[in-house]
Amino acid sequence: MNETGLSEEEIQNILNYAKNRDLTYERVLSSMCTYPHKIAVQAHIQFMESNMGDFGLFRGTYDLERKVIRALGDLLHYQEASGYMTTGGTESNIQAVRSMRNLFNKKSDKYIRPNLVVPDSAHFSFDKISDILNIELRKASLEDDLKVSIRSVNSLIDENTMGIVAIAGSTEFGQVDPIEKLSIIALKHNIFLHVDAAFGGYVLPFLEDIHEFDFNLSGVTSIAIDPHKMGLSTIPSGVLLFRNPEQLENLKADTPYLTVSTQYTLTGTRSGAAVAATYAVMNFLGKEGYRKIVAQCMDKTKYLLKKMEHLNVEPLIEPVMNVVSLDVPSADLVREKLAIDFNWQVSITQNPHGLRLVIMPHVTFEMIDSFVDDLEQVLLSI
Ligand code: 0PR
Repeated sequence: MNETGLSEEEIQNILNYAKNRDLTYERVLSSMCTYPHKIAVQAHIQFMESNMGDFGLFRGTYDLERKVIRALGDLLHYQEASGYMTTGGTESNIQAVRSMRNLFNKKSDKYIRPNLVVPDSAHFSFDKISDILNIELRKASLEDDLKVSIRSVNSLIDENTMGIVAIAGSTEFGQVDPIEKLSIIALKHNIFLHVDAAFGGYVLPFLEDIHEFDFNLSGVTSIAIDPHKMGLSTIPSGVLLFRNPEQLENLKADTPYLTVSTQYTLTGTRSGAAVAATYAVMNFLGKEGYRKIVAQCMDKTKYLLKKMEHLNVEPLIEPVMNVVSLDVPSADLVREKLAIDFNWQVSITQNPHGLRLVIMPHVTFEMIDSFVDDLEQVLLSI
């Protein structure tokens, strides 16, 4: 740190330089985040200093958080769901599994290392969770359509299984697991079923096709849903919802010197700005607004696929949502060439190997046209 401070102008110049080196979303087809909605940005700025870690000081923001939890509970078919705003899918997943583990351990006097059955397609946050919480991760194989295999899940469950994870919108393919069937399995074994809808939670309820994935299914015990992805809120905005208040209750920590005596959250200090932003954008758009945004993303997804037909490029699976995986030869090389020669950011899928695009709200028809032209050139050159 410098002994004396720089001038405002000097700081601004440094910031401008850094900002110019950041990519803008105009060339990004790989991200599950997008420009936050204007009303979310305004609310974020207005509530910048609000700390939900000591929410007794910020009663108004806390009320907004309760309203967000209730509205998302309602959207996911259980208005009474308990929960809180996290920093995103990773924290929501950690806390959901931590709650399972604590309740599982309470059942027995002696220590048993529990296991959790997750689809092979689960986000890498579950590998972190296995490490942090010392639980065994059992990865269930996938069917050809990249949904988890029910047979594989069944074969992995034993007396030390505390729960199952289902994905509603997988990171790589946007696929939705057969959650109705997983719900029945969870009920049969009396184990938890956590649904990772970090991405799909703001997509599936607004699609024309109906997908059962939420608290409507009686075996579903918790859900992760991220406003900072398709919810158009600011980063860091995640939400974790529990069906049973006991699941939240056993995450309780005493906080004797704060304005409130207990905390259920993983982090201490927590962004009230993200709470206000999420409240603002949800109430501004309403279900109608999100339905429109999702419909536009799906129209663009279909448009992209149609254009791919002309290039003889097929999707690896028929997209369920606005995540597209493409069967191209030498996907790594194609990705690299798209970045170096044309400044496009795309990602790849591992298994099966392919190119991955996420058609977020910032992706326009013009972007798709220009991307497809560039992809054609790359494919011809390899
Ligand atoms: N669950 C699912 C299904 C996810 O797709 C993700 C993140 C998470 C959990 C974790 O969420 P947080 O990152 O909010 O903790 N999925 C994207 C990914 O890892 C996140 C992302 C977003 C990556 C923007 C890149 C990017 O530019 O691919």
